[in-house]
Amino acid sequence: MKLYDFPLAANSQRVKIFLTEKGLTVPTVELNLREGEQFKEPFASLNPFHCVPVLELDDGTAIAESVSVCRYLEELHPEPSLFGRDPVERATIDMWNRRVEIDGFMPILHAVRNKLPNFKGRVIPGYRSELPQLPELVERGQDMLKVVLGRIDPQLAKSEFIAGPNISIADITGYFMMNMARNLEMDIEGPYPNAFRWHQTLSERPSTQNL
Ligand SMILES: N[C@@H](CCC(=O)N[C@@H](CS)C(=O)NCC(=O)O)C(=O)O
Repeated sequence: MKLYDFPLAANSQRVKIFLTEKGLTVPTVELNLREGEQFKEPFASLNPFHCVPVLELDDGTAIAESVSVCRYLEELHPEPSLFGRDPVERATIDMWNRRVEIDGFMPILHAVRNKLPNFKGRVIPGYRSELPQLPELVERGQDMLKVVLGRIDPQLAKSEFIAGPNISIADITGYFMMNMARNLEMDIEGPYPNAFRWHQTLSERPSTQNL
């Protein structure tokens, strides 16, 4: 198998953290997204969504979603588990991962893409267009993040990690949600002290160093 990635891309880094937490290595092919290599063949046919990461299996199957790549690798190497060991753990981790990703990470990612100058012309991942950056989406993304942080802060007061006592895929997703909030200079520490502590804990793990 072969992992296509770009080391500076958040979704590539999600897989990289997962691999480090599992103690795994996978042969990697680096694509330079800034040079538009995601639009060039043969990668463009491998993933018509023109995004990384992609795990290409030896039979040519392309797994082109970061969480799906992680889930596949977990099936091959169940320990240490980052998706849960039994039906309840698996459902709980999946629930938190979806809440963090859908309610928090996606809105704040679109806020970042609609604000930072380097995303001009690139507001949709893997798609080049003249669609303008919209300040309303920046504001709405930040408002949505505040709602989700208000909801997860009490959970993080009770639990070191979002889905229980051990790190899971939901924390890896959450780490990037919190990084995006930091990119937009949002105040997290005052209103959401437990979420802030969670981000600090994740930032200090060996797997998030040298990304
Ligand atoms: N839902 C996908 C998102 C992948 C994604 O957005 N990748 C970005 C890098 S973080 C990308 O490849 N962007 C290429 C571009 O914008 O041209 C996943 O989780 O893997």
